[in-house]
Amino acid sequence: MRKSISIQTLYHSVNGNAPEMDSKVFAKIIRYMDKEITDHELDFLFKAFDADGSGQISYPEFAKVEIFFLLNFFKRKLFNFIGFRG
Ligand SMILES: [Ca+2]
Repeated sequence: MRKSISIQTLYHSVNGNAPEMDSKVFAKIIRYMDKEITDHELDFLFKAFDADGSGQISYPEFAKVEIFFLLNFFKRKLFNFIGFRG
């Protein structure tokens, strides 16, 4: 389950000690990958991850969303972003 460990590492690395990820942290990650993304697209993505509509993205929500393939595609860039060398 190397993939899961990597995703977990990513989530906690960008989110620090916060129990859940807010929209500002989420936007920071996505904007790093796609500088052209619009506020509307960011909002759409955030809602896609925030399955329970709480306004925060928990790790289980972050990990299970199928759209995560997008993040996985950019994983190398993300790991560079957080300074992870795996
Ligand atoms: Ca949530």
